[in-house]
Amino acid sequence: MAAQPSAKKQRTHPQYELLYHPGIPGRGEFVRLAFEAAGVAYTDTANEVKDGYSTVQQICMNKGTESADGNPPVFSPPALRVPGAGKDGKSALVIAQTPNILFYLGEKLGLVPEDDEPGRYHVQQVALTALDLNNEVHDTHHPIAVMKYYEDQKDEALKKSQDVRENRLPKFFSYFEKTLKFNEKASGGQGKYLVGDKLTYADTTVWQVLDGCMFAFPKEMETRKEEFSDLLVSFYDNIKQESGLKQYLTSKRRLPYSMGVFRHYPELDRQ
Ligand SMILES: N[C@@H](CCC(=O)N[C@@H](CS)C(=O)NCC(=O)O)C(=O)O
Repeated sequence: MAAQPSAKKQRTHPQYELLYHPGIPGRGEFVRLAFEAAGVAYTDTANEVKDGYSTVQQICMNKGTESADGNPPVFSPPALRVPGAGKDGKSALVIAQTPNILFYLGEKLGLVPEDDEPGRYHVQQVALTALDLNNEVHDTHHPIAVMKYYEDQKDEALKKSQDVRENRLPKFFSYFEKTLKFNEKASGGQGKYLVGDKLTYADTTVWQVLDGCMFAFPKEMETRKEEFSDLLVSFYDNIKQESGLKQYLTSKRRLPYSMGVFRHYPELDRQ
C-alpha cells in the first residue's frame, strides 16, 4: 500500500513512485523525506508493492536503451516515476539522480521558496553540497572499490575515515552553519532554516546527512556538537520536529540504517 503521510495534497498530485532498493534508507531517503515533509503521498515501490523490486530493476537496472515508457536509460536507483507526466502528457516520466529528482519535486511539493529563482538555485546548491558529503561518507568504508567488500579495503578505509572526520566534516559543517547565519540575516529565518523562512529540501537533505553521520560516527559527532551547536543541536533538533517529519521518523516507513551509505564500523569512528 502506498505511504500515506497525509491526504491533504492528494487531489492535486499524481501517484508518485519512488524506485529504489528495498530495506535500506540509502539515497532513496532524501526523496522520502521530501514527500513526508510535504505530506504528499507516494509509493515506495520496492518496499510496498508485491514484486516491486523487479519493477525497480526493470526500469533502473536493465540492459536496454530505455528505462520505461519511452524514457531514456537510468544509470542506477533512485529514480522517480510520475504517471501522466511524460512527453505526450499520457505516459509516465522517469527521472533519476537524487538531486535531479529533488529539483523536480521541489516546486511541486512546496519545498522551495515561492517565485524566487535565485532561492531555488540556492536550495539546490545546498542540497548538492550535502550530497557531496554523503558521497564522501560512503567512501570512508569503500575508498578503493565500490563493488568490493569493506573487509578488502580496511586499511584504506581507516585512512579515509580519519581524513573525512578530521578535515572534511568540519569544512562541510562550517559551510552549513555559515548558510544558516546568512539566512538569518537575509530572510529572518531565525537560524531555523537554511534557505528562506520555511522548510525546503535543502533542510531535509542536510538533516539526513547529519543524521547518517550520527549513526556512522557517533563519537565524532558527539565531540563536534559543542563546536557546531547551531547546526548539530539547534538546526538538527528543529528540523526533526517539523510536521510530517516528526510523525514519519517514528513510523515503520523510516527504515533503520544498516549496510547502505551510512554504516557504523566502530574502528572508523573517533577512538
Ligand atoms: N549520483 C547518484 C548515485 C546513485 C547511486 O550511487 N545509487 C546506488 C544506490 S544508493 C546504486 O545503486 N549504485 C549502483 C552503481 O553505482 O553501480 C544519485 O545521487 O542518485
